[in-house]
Amino acid sequence: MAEIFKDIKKIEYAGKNTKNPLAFRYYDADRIIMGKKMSEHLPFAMAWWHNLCAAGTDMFGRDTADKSFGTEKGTMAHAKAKVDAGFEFMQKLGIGYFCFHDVDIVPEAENINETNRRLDEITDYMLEKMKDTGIKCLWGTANMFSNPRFMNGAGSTNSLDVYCFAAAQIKKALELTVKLGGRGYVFWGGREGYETLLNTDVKFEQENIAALMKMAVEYGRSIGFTGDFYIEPKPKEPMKHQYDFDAATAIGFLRQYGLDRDFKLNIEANHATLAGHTFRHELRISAINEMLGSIDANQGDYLLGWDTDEFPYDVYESTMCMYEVLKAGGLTGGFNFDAKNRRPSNTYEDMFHAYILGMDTFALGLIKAAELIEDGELDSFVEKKYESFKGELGQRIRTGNATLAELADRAAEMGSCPTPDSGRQEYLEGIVNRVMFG
Ligand code: XUL
Ligand code: CO
Repeated sequence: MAEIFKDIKKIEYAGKNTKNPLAFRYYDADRIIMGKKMSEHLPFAMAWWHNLCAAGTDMFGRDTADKSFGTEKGTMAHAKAKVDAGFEFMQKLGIGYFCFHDVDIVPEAENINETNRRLDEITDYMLEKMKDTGIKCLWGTANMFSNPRFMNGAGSTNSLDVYCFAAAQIKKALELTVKLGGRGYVFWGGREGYETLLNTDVKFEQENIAALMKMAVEYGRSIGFTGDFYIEPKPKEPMKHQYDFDAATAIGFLRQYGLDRDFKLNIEANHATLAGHTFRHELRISAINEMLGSIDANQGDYLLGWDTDEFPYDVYESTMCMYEVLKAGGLTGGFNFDAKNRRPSNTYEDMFHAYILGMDTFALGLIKAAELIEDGELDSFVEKKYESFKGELGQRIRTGNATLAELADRAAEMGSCPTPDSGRQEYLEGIVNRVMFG
């Protein structure tokens, strides 16, 4: 098999002062941070769809990059060339995992039985490569948003026939995820939402989505899938209203339908900001509900109101992300770069620059987050902030053993309420800058 990225050698760690653009400045896989190797803190994954499929087409223009990998697109030869390119790419970067949708890995046929046959063939080939390289599958999923049959939704469709096709795709994608030893299985509700209430029965649709997820859990467990199912929240795009708006909404949905034992969340940075939250907020809400599973590592653009899926370069954000992840004790999933090169960055070399940038941004974020935790000032401030609840009455409130009347009596005794202590936000922001920039 011919080498595809011929001009690019294995990317090595060369230290922060290197001017070599094809080397890591911060990602040093074996470096120990808080008792664990960087590579264990940061199980990075390549997103099949952006890296091997997307070639720059947008609403206004066609492909700018050549991702044919020397074959004809839309053929099984092309599907295999993508496997070759993907594994060479991951090996050269030292990336341990990949994520895929069913239709990323083969061209979808008119007939689902033929698509499934192609999926069997390609995953046999992927398995060989996985054995040779030690690269693993982070998660699999079914694309239930691109095909026109899903225009009214997949789990939320009005059509029983379409619902069966969604079920068939999930069944197959679960089988493939198990075959490839995937750690997780993702539901991103791309078309699960609505444009107008004039034609939508929201309750009916949400119940049907939950029923489909329940069947997926039952089937997955029956074929030996022991990993986590994930919902990946996103508030809008492609739909105006998407049901999995944000972490809190998805958690409520999972609890309402009894799916919370099998599901966690896959939090994507750009989806968080589209929902009007920080990335960090979504991670914290997931973590405190014990549902922080995996991360789609990318970043949005604060000036644009859509999902730009940029490679992350904002170290402040990656530091805050890693702070949450370290505090939560790590992820059961990993860090999937659900990110694409900008349209004019259209060479093979740009694909490597993008991943080096993303991996270094998270490595530096990890280093700085660990320094923030070791520094301890933020933690001790927060600890002290709630100290008034440490006394006898506070403890009774915390354990559900106080009454409204006795609290009101205490307020009446005091008469007027003392002003609480300062929140000291600017002081704390200064601490973050001190730790980050020294
Ligand atoms: C879309 C998105 C998806 C999911 C998987 O915004 O993030 O690629 O990650 O379906
Ligand atoms: Co995503």
